[in-house]
Amino acid sequence: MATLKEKFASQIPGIREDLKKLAAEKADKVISEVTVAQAYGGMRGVKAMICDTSVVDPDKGLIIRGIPILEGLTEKWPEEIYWLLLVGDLPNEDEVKTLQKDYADRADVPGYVWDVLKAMPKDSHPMAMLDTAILVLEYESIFRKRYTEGIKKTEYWDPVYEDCLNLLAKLPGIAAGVYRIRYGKGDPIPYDKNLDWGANYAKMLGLDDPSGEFKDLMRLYLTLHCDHEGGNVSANTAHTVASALSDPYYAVSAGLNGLAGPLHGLANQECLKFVLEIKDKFKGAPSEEQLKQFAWDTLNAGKVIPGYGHAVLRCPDPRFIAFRDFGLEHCPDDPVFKIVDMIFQHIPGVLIEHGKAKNPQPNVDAGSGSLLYHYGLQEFPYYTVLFSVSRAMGMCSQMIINRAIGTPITRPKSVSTEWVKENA
Ligand code: CMX
Repeated sequence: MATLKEKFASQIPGIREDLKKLAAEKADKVISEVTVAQAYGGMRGVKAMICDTSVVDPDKGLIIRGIPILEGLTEKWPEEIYWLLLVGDLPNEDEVKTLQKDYADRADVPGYVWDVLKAMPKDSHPMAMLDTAILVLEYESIFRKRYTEGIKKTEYWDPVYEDCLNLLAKLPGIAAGVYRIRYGKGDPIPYDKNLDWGANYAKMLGLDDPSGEFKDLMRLYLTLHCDHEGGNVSANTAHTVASALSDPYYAVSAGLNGLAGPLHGLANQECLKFVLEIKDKFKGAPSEEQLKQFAWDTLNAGKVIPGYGHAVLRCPDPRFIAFRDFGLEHCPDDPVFKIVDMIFQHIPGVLIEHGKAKNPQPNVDAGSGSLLYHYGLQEFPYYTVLFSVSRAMGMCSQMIINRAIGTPITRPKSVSTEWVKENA
């Protein structure tokens, strides 16, 4: 039975051959044009990079290696999803076990990481702590050492694979440690070598989980946030940084710094804040009219409705649907979850009437916080850290593939406003 690394290694010659042929046949074909509005507008819709791990269809949402997320993938564990992202098919039971063992063997977090985290200001943002911890761990980079010694370009992917797996194995422990240190919950809890990656994260956070449902939620959470094609802020940033041959620790930390923004991953923290504000203001669930008025007040104050809208999606995000299904099954009467559901029923209509957002529907961040809150994870500035642990899988798999196919340094051409005035 082949390990994930052996399986990926065996695919490389075929992928390289394919790309050589593609370049010979189609190198000059045009796949996108860029308007002035797009150049000023965050390059929205410009097709100018390749990502083979997943695509985001505006009307169907996340599709991982050809499989829409709601077609069976929500029952998979995150390890299985990492396998799928990297090599394009799902592992069998033995293959998953090998990967889980590989994670367990690499999971111990060096003490110097905890020393640095403990030295940070007590009220640091959890995302600043996570990204710092990853940078501190850069000390371990095998890619940097091998590159310094001298390594052939065709072999770059190998130490990048090792760095990625080492980082992914340690990330739940680091992320859980951030939670425990930041919120005074006690010392970090070590990785349990008999448990899977997602259940480990749940256990290392140290919350009571008598029903085991929180562990299931964590597995789902880590599966749902794993990847969202290549152009979103965090993936694109990690990709660009890695294209300079900065090692995976630098690249993932950089990508996650982007995820920390309120228009990207931080929206999940903003979302729960928004829901709790509603709950406090109306002393529980508001009426439909009160909720709509609250949404209008938010929009009229020039603020966004967090968790709604998307740069690519034009439908309710299937990842939101998966979280909603989990909530409907496990905690339909939770007061916070109920407000999330009310928002889903009524706020798209308000956004349509408002007329600005191209997509008035919920994105992944709209509902996840209410479920975490239900199971006792109530420190919402922490939520983007959970997102990060998952999203690192997408960044890492994209990075390994890019080093294997020799993707060059990213360097698009910018033009000046003067140039646009004279030439467009
Ligand atoms: N509430 C209010 N206004 C919104 C809105 C929302 N939820 N979503 C979009 N708009 C506004 C935009 O701010 C923009 O206004 P201006 O013309 O005044 O600049 C206008 O509608 C058009 O925006 P768009 O083309 O529909 O959306 P963008 O591609 O520019 O931005 C996103 C996408 C996600 C940043 C935006 O929808 C937003 O700010 N949503 C709220 C924050 C959020 O939930 N982010 C999480 C996204 C998922 C993730 O990455 O984690």
